[in-house]
Formats: sequence, structure tokens, C-alpha cells
Amino acid sequence: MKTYQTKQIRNVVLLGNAGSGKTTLAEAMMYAGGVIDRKGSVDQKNTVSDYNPIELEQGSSVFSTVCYTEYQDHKINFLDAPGLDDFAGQAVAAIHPADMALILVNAPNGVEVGTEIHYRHTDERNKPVTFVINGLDHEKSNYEKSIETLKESFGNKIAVVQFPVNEGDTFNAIVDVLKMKMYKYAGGKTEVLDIPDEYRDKAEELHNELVEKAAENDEGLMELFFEKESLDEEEMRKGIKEGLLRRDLMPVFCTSAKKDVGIDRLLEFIINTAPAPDEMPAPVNSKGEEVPCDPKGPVSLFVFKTSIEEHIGEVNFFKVMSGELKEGMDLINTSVSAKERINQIFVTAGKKREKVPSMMAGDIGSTVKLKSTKTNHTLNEPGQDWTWPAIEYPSPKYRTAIKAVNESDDEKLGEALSRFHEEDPAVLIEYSKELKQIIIHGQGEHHLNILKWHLDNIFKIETQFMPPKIPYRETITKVAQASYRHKKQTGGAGQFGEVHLVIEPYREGAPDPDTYKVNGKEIKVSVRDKQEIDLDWGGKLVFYNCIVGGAIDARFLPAILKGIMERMEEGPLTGSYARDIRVAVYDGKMHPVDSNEISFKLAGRNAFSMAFKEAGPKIMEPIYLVNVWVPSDRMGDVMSDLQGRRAVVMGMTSEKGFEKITAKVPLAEMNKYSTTLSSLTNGRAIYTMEFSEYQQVPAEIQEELLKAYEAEQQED
Ligand SMILES: Nc1nc2c(ncn2[C@@H]2O[C@H](COP(=O)(O)OP(=O)(O)OP(=O)(O)O)[C@@H](O)[C@H]2O)c(=O)[nH]1
Ligand SMILES: [Mg+2]
Repeated sequence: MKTYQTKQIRNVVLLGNAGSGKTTLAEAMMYAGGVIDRKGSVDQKNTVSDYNPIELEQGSSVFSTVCYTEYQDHKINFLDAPGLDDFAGQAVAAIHPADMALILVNAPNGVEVGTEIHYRHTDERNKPVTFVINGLDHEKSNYEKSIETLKESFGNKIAVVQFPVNEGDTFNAIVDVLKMKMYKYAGGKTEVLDIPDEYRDKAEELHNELVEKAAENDEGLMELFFEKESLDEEEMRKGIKEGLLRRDLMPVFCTSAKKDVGIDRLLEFIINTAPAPDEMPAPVNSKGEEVPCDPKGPVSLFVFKTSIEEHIGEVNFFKVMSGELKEGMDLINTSVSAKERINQIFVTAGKKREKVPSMMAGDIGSTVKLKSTKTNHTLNEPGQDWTWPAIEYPSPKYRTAIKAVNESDDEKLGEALSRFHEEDPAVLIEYSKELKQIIIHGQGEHHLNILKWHLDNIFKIETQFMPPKIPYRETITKVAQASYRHKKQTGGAGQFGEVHLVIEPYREGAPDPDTYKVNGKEIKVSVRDKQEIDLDWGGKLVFYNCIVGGAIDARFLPAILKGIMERMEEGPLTGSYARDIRVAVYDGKMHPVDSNEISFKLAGRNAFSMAFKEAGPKIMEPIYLVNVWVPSDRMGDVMSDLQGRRAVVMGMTSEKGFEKITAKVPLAEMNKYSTTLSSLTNGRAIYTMEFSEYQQVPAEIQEELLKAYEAEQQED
């Protein structure tokens, strides 16, 4: 393959609801450009893009795939993203290197939940969008409904460029109101014809609308438009490009990816009108500098995907952000400060790869055998000591615990999980010391079942999913006092330490203590030293040294604090972390010979434990803020399910045929929520959840938890 110049490159991501035809369109575009000489189909499991074993088994995409096509002396890179929301991590990573999104709309269905979700991802990343109504050959195809729902969802940004002449199973012709021509497809050939009279009026009307929309984006064009009341094709393209870049204009095209209708015209539009990589706003590096996509600039690569391929190992996919990358170049991985040599550069079309000697700024390629490089890393020419901002993956909303069925596989499981995380960074692996479980976090049950499938079939490790434990917290609600004497005087050196302390709930901004009232008794304290500790698990511990008259040597106070911290790490009620507590050590006793650190640690620990149990202890549970978008007709079912989960509904709003419910729900009640929600709404609802706060559990649940902990302790 020849080396394409920056201006000859386009980077496009294929997005849209599951099953809207992205993989089929990718195949059609590669076929149109001669990159493949036989067209595969998703149903026959022989596409270039869906080649991973799990994709073949499921008949749909799971990973984003990098493909390209060559057309009219241009190279179009495209990233075929999976449509299911479970794979949102793959979609956002694929959006990252793209300079435009093609969002497919399934012609029989119009805008679907997945269309909206993917649109939102492009919005957050400020990428131009073109819509493609695909599947117009389908017997239930409904172009008008598709346009209507597009306008409903995205308003007057929608700019119709094409309409079908004969949608349905004989579909083979499109009127294009930018070109003002009809494109007719038959026998693998395209005929460009004059628009037949019967479609002329409609075409004129849409043409005028498009001209106006194009003109709106450029003052010069606006003046020109007022002057001559029209724009020529060149001028329209200029205006459309401006509108695309500002996300004020989103053109709509028509295709049948299955029957190769409209593909060549779509490719031509991408070449003529979609922004080239150097026409996008220059991205900003970690030093706050704009780095233009300039082939003459210093070489810089950003790795947006790492995949592990059979027989090859790790493959890193990158975008050349600047400069000209040449085979054999030595670069610095500035993310981890390591040297890397780029021995080979590949262009890939799914499973197909071809070696090239060099690659210009703006292009997308891959390489193998790097030592330290992974997704999100920056590779720079020596002397360029900065990095690119990382891809932001959607926060996880589904979790499960996992363990190897045979303990002897533990190490293998750890390695497999970290490899899978590399390939899909939206899967997070947490080794919870607190819960004594490995917790895997992802986007949904299906997402994590894909991981399980890989463990079973690729890594061959027998594993088991279990409900994850809940990270409860313990705290107190009132003041309490305790004294504890640790004394051991049998043979050899003795042990002696006595600690008197008061504990109380921590409240932000509360003044330091001077007098406590405990059980009708007054305890006066004077603070000599204060340590405010931000606990690793959230919340605070404030430790006051209020010792007067040298009752305890200052050198023993760290030991007392250590004893208290040990108990904070394993709370007295259920062994969960304790938080938000103030402790004042105000008195005690020492022995001139027998006192040592161990003694004071134990005295501190036990005094704290005793006081804790008297201080109105409470178990707190994590509460999540959950947003659910529900089709209006399923609102009742979803609401009553939420109520069964102890949800507190914070608000409800209507958004384009959807009801948005905002609620606070205990994590303990969210187990398998995505699966339930999906079955209640036939997959038409979506939700997000993020940690909000800790709240006390209801009394009856506290009872249950205490009993369960007691039983567990007895078992041990
Ligand atoms: N009739 C018709 N069927 C199509 C067309 N494009 C795709 N299909 C079919 O629709 C189904 C889904 O197509 P895919 O290409 O896998 O869709 P996708 O958008 O990649 O799906 P995900 O990867 O799951 O998001 C397959 O059975 C295709 O054959 C089309 O233009 N017309
Ligand atoms: Mg697909």
C-alpha cells in the first residue's frame, strides 16, 4: 500500500443501535474499495470485522474493530463499534481516534435507545456526526418515520441529503439533493441519472432546505446565498463541513449495506466533505499545549486499543497524532518512561493486516512486540516529554465476585483477568482486601459473561461467579467513655498499659472538644495535639492527645493510635471498616518497667472497642444515585421494581418519549439490576449508577447483619 498524505485520510467511527448494520456496512465499504474481493455477511459468520470467536458465536460485535478502505485516492479508516450498551467501553474507545461518527439508524425502527446513547457519547467528545438510514431494502423499512424520529431527537441539526425512491425489498435508487441526481444501483453498477419528474418537487424543496442549513454556518456563504439565492455544490460542501465541525448540522444519508446501495456515494461524501484529521481542532497535551496534526511536526502516537490476538500476541492500535512514523523508529513511551522501537507498522482491516513502511499524521495503524505499551499510552519522539489525555471509559454499573473453582488456578486467574482488562479497559478488576473477594466491574451482566466466556474457552480456567459482598461501614451516633488496663505479669518481663478515652461521632467543622458529658459525668479535656486522618476507605478519624501531667508518655501515643486503627479496619460490629469518629485519649497509667508499645496498642484497641459498643453503633451501607431512562409505557413496572429495592425517588422528568427516573438506591439492592431492567422493558431502557453516600441501614437489616456476622465468627 502506498503512504497516504494527511489530507487523503479520513477517520470515521461506525455507531448505532445493536443490529443497525455497522459490521455489514464496514464489509460493504471494504468491498466497494477493493480491500476485500468477496463480501462476507454477519449471518454467514465470515465478515472481516467480526472475527473474534465470541463474535462468531453470538453473531454480533463485542469488540471495536479497526478497518480501512481505499477509495478515489483516499484512505478511509473506520472503526466498527459494537452497538449493545454492555460494550459502551469499546464504543467510546473507538470514538477517540475518529474525526467523524457515522451513526446508523435501522430503517424499520427509526431512532432507538442505542442511537441516543451513542449520540450522547459523540456529544461528550465533541465529534461531528452524519446519520445513515440503513436497511432501506427491508420489507418493513420506514424512511419517513426514521426522519421524523431523527428530528424529534436531534432537532433542526438534521439535514436531509438523500431520500429513497423505492424503499422495501426492491430498493435500488436514491435521490441525492446535494448532487441533485438520482443514483440507481443494478448488477453491481451505479448509474447517475437526472431526477425523475415525480420526485423533482420534493428534491427541490429538500435541496433548498439543505442550502439554507449549509449557508447558516458561514457568514461568507450567508452573504453569497442572499445575493444569488442559491449555492453551488462546492459552496454547499464548505458550509456542511463547517456545520459538521460545530455539530450544528448533521447530514442524513441512505443505504442498504446488505445490497450495496448508496455505499459509493457515502464514501464519496466522506472524502469530499468529512473533515480531514488536520481540519479538526488541535488536541491539547498534558502540558496544556495544542499539538496540530502536522506531518512535519515531531512524531507522536496515541494508543487507543490493545488487543491480544491468537498466534501474534499483543497488538497495539494507535493514531499518528503528529509527524511521520517510519519503520524502525525509536520512540519513548512517555506514559511509563520506557524506550520502544517500532519495528513494523501495519494497516489492518479486521483480521487482515498489511505491512507499510511509514504512516503520516492523522493515520491509524498498529504494531506488535512493544514491551511496555498499552491502551492510553503516548509514544513520542525523544525530547517530547508529555502525554495525551486518556480515554474516559464509562463508569461501571454491574459487579460480581469471581473465584477459581480450583485454588491452584488462582494465579492463572489473576493473569487472565489482567490480560482481559488490557483488552477491555471498561472491565475493572478489584482485589478487595475488605470483602476478601475478587470483584469484577463492568457495564452489565452480558459484558461480564463475555469475560467468563473467555476464561472458559480461551484461558481454560474453571471459575465461578458469586454475589459480591457489600462494603458496609460502621460508625457511632453518640458519646461514650471507656477505660482499659492491659496487664500481664507472669514470668519474665511484664506488660502494662492503661488508657482512658472518649469517643464521639465526627462532624465536619465541629470545634475541638473541651468538656464531655457521659452518663451524667463531666470529663474536662484540654487538647495538646490533634491528628486528622483521611481514611483510605472514606470518612475520617480524628485523634486527640489530651494527656495531662505525663500520665502516659508521649512515645506511647502512636501505639494507642495504632491499636485504634486496627479496630477501625475491622469494625467491632461486623468486621467492616469504621469511619467518622473522634477519639480523645485523656488519661491512663504507666508502669516504670513493664510499659511498652504492645501494651498500649492493646489497651487502646480494647478501650476503643468497649467505647464503640456503648456509643450507639450503626451499620452504614453504600447508596447509589441511579438514573433510569424508561419508555413511558413501561414506567409502572420499573417504578414498582425500584420500590421493592428500597429506592428513594428523587425526581422524574420526561425526555423525548422517555421518562427519566432519578433515585437513590442501596447497593445491596442493585444486584443484577441491569438484567431485570432489560427484561422489564425488552432492552429499551438504560441506566447509570454512581456512588453517592453512606447511609444507616434500617434497624431490621442491622439485626440481620449482626446475626450473620456472629454466625460467621462462630464458624471460624
Ligand atoms: N435487510 C437488511 N439487513 C441488514 C442490512 N444491514 C445489516 N443487515 C442485517 O442486520 C443484522 C445485523 O447486522 P450487523 O451488521 O451485525 O449489525 P451491527 O450494527 O454490526 O450489530 P452489533 O454489532 O450487534 O451492534 C444482520 O443479520 C445483517 O445481515 C441491510 O442493509 N438490509
Ligand atoms: Mg457489529
